[in-house]
Amino acid sequence: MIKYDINEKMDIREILSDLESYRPRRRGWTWRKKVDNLQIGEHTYTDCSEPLKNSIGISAAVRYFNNLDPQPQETITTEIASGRFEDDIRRMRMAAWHGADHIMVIRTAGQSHFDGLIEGTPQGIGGVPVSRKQVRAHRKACDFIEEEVGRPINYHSYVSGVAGPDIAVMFAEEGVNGAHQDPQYNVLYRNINMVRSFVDAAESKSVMAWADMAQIDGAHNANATARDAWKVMPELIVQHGLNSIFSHKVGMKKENICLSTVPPTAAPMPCTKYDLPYAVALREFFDEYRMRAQQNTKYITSSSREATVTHVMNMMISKLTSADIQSTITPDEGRNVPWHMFNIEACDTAKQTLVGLDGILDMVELKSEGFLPEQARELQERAVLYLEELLEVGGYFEAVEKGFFVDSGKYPERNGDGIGRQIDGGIGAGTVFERDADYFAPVTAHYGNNNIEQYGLTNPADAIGGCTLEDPDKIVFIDELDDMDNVYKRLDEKEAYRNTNLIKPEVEWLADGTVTVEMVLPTDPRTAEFAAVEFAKKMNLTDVEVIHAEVLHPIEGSRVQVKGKVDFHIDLDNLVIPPLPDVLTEDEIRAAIEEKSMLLVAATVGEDEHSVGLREVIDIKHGGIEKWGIDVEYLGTSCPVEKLVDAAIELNADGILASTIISHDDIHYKNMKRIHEYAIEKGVRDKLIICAGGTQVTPEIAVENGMDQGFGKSDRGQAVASFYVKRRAEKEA
Ligand code: Z97
Repeated sequence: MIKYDINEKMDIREILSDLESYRPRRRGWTWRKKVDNLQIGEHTYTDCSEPLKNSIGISAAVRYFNNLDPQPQETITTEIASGRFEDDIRRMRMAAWHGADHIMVIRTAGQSHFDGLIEGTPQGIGGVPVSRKQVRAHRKACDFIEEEVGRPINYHSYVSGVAGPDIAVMFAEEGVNGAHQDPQYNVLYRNINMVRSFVDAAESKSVMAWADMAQIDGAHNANATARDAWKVMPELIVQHGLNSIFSHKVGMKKENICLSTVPPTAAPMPCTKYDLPYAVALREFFDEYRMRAQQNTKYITSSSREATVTHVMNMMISKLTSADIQSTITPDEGRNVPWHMFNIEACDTAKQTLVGLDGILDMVELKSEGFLPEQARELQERAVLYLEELLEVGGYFEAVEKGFFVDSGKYPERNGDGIGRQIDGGIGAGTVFERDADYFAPVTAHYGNNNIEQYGLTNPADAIGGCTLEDPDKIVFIDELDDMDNVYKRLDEKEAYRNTNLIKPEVEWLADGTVTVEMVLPTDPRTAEFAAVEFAKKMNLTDVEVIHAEVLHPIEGSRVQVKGKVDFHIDLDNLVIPPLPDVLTEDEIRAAIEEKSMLLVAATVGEDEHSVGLREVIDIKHGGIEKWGIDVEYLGTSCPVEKLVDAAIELNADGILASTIISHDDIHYKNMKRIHEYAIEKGVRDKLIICAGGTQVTPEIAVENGMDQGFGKSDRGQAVASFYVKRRAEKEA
């Protein structure tokens, strides 16, 4: 195990060193451990699991609740798809801190068409080329990450394509914990021969069962592909059924077989009317299996707001129907930014929603009569009829040939536009051979006839003293095959930014220089897109692309998000960071005011009717300065500067607290300057402690304009009270 230091960045070179002798420390999937009536602080959680050792809660937790971070009982997935596995390691660590314990590594485009294993660590497109070295490095990194957060990480990728069984064996050897495996995926979406796909699937599933891996099926792909996603619901049930029972018959435990469920619709449809009965129908049919709930991806756009709402709506269904694994898809694909902080946001969205809905099933019950059960029943009937017809036409292969699947009609309606594949067609057709009666292979978990009786063995691998599954020393570890396209080259290229004081922004890879910029332009969306690109270029961004555009009004305005690259870095050695404000504790403030009272005169100055910000800082209700006994004479809004200073003189106040929200033409700073100058004119500047605050106030600029201190939008009453108490003590010293 590599050294673990919470305060250090992960050292990729250390992870890569001596990979040859790395062995996975466990195999198989791990579920979260639910805690009954988990008590954290004052709260009792009904559906939560063991808290983490190290984690980052949602923003509100960090701000208001001392990082209170309850972990839902559902496994939370994050998808990693940068194309550079060394960068993915850093993302895995961040995601785990935000609550992900299922890390799915997306494979590079086209890997399902490779007819064998990829070796080394080439760079991928839209995902990483999954290889033994890459998997081993990731699993080793996960060992470190799980120590750090204090919860096992389930590492996951895909067993598909013509090299499926080879991948499954490699995954079993390397301690991969979960994988997608569904022969229907190969057939329908990769045009791999169906006979070959099912034979390969039997082999792959046997190996996955040996390694106790969790399996996710591929039914969600029909939902994402179908012309009208809600119409394939009966078919989705059939696809789940076929893969689930097939997997079980091959030897997988039912509790390791996870249905990849998707609420098929999204708003603006009345989606719950479709999605909830569908989820109920599935749960009833497949109650011995597990549910991996993916959010709807068919109707996702590059709007993160919309994706988040869809995700939350979908999680309501997950919660009401007790999903076991919750996926977190982001709009990144639509945005053409393959990894983004949106992955982390989506983990937070999942955690926040699932925890927010804690205990809901103790409070509400799904109806057992009426619309919901009737719709669920109807879907089940359609699925059963579908299956019966499939048998009538001669079975699954014939049904695929006849284009049963991904047809845009809602079964039994058919529109004749399904994905048809030929039984003897597709990639790898004619590559399946029947084994001879005395066929023998000295390997474990090999599906089908393996004539071990002829050698008097119980485990075929005993013939060679164990195969690679029992004896990992037999694994041939191939390091790199390509001198130019490998991790060491990439690490060398980025060395200037790895553990140095130079930093560049990133979206996809370390120091890729990518930033996103958001703008509102007062024109129609198409014009706005082209104009936004020009603005970004004039900001000296290169490789500019629009990643999201939204119409605010057909002609009044459009919102555009672009990405582009900066070609410079910042040297942290030259960065001037002001010291963290040294804020007194509540008790210290209270004690100081009890010892000697304090009076402040406060108002929103200028022609400014905003009152909320200042009231928040004053009022006890929101932790304002009254809380510690400070007296405040509040003069209201639009208060002339002179009136404020005169009142302070008249009341013999200790200080002035001015709020100034409007910032057009720097009026907020101009007002501060006038208060300062007027106080000088009146001869009270030295006596009074004068501060100003507002959402647009930068403390340094406030001080430049004569204030003792400025308070910005993140400053609360405590910081303000603390400042006045300390400044008074300084003045009196
Ligand atoms: C999910 N967002 O979470 P290749 N097998 C199955 C699949 O669904 C997939 C592959 C293999 C999705 C994951 C899409 N799913 C992404 C059943 C891919 C991928 O890349 O074609 O080699 O395999 O389920």
